[in-house]
Amino acid sequence: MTQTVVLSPLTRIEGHLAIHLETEEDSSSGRTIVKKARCEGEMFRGLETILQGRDPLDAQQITQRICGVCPIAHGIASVMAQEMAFGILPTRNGRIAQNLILAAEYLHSHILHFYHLAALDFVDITAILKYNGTDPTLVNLRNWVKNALDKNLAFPGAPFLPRTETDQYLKADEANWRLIESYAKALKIRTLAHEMAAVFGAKLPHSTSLVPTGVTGEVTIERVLSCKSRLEQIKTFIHMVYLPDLFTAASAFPQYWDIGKSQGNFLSYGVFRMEEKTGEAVRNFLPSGAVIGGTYQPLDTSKIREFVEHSRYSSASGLHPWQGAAQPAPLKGYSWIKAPRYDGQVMEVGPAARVMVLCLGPGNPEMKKDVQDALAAAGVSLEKINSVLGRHLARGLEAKWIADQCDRWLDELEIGKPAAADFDLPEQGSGVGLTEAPRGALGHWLTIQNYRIERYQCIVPTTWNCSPRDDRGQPGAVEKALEGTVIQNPAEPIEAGRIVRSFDPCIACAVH
Ligand code: NFE
Repeated sequence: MTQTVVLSPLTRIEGHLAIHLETEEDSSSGRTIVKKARCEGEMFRGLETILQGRDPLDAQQITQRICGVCPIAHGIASVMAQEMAFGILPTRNGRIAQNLILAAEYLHSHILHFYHLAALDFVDITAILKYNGTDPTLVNLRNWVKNALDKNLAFPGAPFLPRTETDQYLKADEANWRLIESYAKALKIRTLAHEMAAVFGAKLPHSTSLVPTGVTGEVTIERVLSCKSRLEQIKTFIHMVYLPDLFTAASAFPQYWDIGKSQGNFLSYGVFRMEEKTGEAVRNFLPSGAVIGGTYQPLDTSKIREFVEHSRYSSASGLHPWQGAAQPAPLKGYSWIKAPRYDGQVMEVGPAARVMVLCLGPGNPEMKKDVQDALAAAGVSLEKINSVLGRHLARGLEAKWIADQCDRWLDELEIGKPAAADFDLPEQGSGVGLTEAPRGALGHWLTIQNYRIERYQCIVPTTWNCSPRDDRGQPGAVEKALEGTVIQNPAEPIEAGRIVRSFDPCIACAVH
């Protein structure tokens, strides 16, 4: 028997995403199996069109509005594109300050994802109803959950629902309770991460300080210490709480090392500039590259194309972002997300992709060893990074590396030296900004004519991961990861929720 299972709207992600699953009952085992999945981005935004005709210096402000979760990544991609178009380079202090702001955004985003978006797929949050202590955050949490359950606030209003009784949550009471306490602590740590980002970013979520060549604020000893004190608390949380919680969840649900496999091709543009350069060849803290069929190759952005056969756009299909367009066609296709491909291949982007590129390419040996040790502790091999648990593990390891690296960047800042430089706007020019947002490879392509933006194209992480089928019919990475999944109860398809959330989708970004 075939059946269509729909998750719409999928909760505990950003934006409007519908997941359609075509399932079939296996005649011998009686199990329900996903045969085909469709990922539908359900909204249109048009930020690229809004940018046309504007002052190029508006771009880092406007593109930050693509998202409230990863605005800094958009701001930095934009100033990098401008640096190339203007023929200028970042200052040393400016580059490091930008790294620190983006790093704080990563720490905020990864902790948000693990605890407040994904963990409730594994933790039985109703255990909070028995709480009779006085911690104000836990008391609030208890009241929210009670309210959600009393009113059955499945949507909107409650991140705690829908719940399912089909699949087991964490069985060990003690471990379950520890994760609930961590859920509450993580709220405070996210505040600290945003405060840390605001030290050089001026304000969050949309920073006003990002400019080509660096940041507008001065580098003072007070600012450095202000970052350090917050970083110290965030680091302690990552080492003592986040990583142990991750391993608790992984050891309770080991089957998720084998669930949620994408096509197995990975792409990273590289992130956190380690030298005062811009463009494709810059040396980054987390390296760039592509892994196709298990083999690393250097990044070559001329291989990128965006396809729209199944997307709601009437613009030509298969364009490189230098020629890209986004003419809306609401009655066409099944998603507002385009289908970017690299050398014709479907690529997964994000923490798992960065870890695969790092391990199979020119990664730092100590980081490679961290990955090996973590996988050995779980008793699995590198290929298992391509799974639900692999994505969670990659995020956790990356949070640790980035937090530790922030200390070194803070020590490298030169107190009193400029964090930006003067520059002139050219009458015409073009530039690309390539970076990695927390959710993956992010590129902004900019052309300028008569001192104004002529064309602006973004290809964004969730555009890669949640893409619909392309012109050749190849499913996107999330669509592929859902195929073959066994659903215990089609009325409560928690397995599909766990798979999609492991990619941490952001649909506001994907459609931009
Ligand atoms: Ni709106 Fe984003 C990140 C970017 S994802 S969260 O990370 O760019 O498409």
